[in-house]
Amino acid sequence: MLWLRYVSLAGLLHFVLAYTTLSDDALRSLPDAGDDFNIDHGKLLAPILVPRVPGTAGSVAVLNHFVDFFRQSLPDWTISFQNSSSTTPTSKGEPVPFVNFVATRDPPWASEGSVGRLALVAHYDSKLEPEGFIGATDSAAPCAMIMHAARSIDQALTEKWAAVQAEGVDDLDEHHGIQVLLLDGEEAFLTWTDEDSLYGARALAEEWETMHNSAMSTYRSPLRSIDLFVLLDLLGAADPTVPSYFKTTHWAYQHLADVEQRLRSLDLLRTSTNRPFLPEKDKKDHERWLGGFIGDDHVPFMQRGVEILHLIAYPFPTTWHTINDDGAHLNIDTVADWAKIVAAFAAEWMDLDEVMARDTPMARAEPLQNHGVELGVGTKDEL
Ligand code: 1BN
Ligand code: ZN
Repeated sequence: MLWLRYVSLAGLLHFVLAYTTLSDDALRSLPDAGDDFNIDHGKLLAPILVPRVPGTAGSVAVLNHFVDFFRQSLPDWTISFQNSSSTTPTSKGEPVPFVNFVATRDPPWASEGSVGRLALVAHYDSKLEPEGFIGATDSAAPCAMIMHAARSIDQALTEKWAAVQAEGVDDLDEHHGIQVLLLDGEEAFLTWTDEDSLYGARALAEEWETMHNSAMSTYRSPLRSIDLFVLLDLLGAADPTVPSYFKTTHWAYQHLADVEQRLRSLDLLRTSTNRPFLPEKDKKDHERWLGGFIGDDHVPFMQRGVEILHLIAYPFPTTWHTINDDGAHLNIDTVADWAKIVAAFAAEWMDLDEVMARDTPMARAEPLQNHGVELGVGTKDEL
């Protein structure tokens, strides 16, 4: 179904972008992560479940894991790093390095500043204390969810953009890029303050605000190119609730909640629950909106006018900032379901329905061949 999305620009300009929901067939085509979220040997998650305090060997190993994954599995994404350094309350006057990982995929014809992007964001650093802290929900699992979501839509992006190029590119405004931001230094080293937290996010937002695209570009800077900043945090524990935090992006929350509901009704999620992960689809203006109360990596971007969809469980997981926030306390089915919900949302955002519906097992199926056995007339679901 085609929706019209109204985007408010500084409260002055209103323009309309198409938003196409995924058909049932497209939802069915989304891959399950299989064993990739296994906490001991899962290809995506296991390498992140280590202490990864900024400036330590663990942090470098996890960064290399991201690089290896994108180079091997998603070679059409452009990888870059944004480096900064800062002293911290525990660094005894020595600078600590912070490295943000950025992977971007724009339409092949797009020049810098000509497309807006969906940003999928999580932090990959872990807290200095308690010693040995893993931060499985905070935010190893969210990083792995985003990796899976990117992988889930990659082929469809290739097919869609090839088809668009074959037909001749029409209106550039109709097309979007996508970006994965895995940020460093979210956690405080001592106590959460404006100075002791969000080291990576603050450095990135500041740099991207001042880095200007060419004069004629539609989007003035990499910061302005972010149409929506979707921040995943504290996800992966069983039975989560994520409220809608911001009125200005409630429409996006509603699409995400819709996707969850539809995946559940098609029996495409692993968890079954009476209460959805995203229960506030029908939230009213006069209800309590918590946006602004939870400090997190979105803040330096929000302060610069970027629209935020904050996907942070509230209440926080009971293991929050304790040594028990480890692999064993994750609910892997919940991790897999979040990954699929985010993948579906990203697929809708990137307008991938047509190519994905074409790629379902049903649509791909060769005509049935009779190998000497009588074939009955199967229903679609039996094939
Ligand atoms: C989220 C995960 N945060 C830290 N790890 C941000 C936060 C800090 C939220 C303090 C509430 C209080
Ligand atoms: Zn934390």
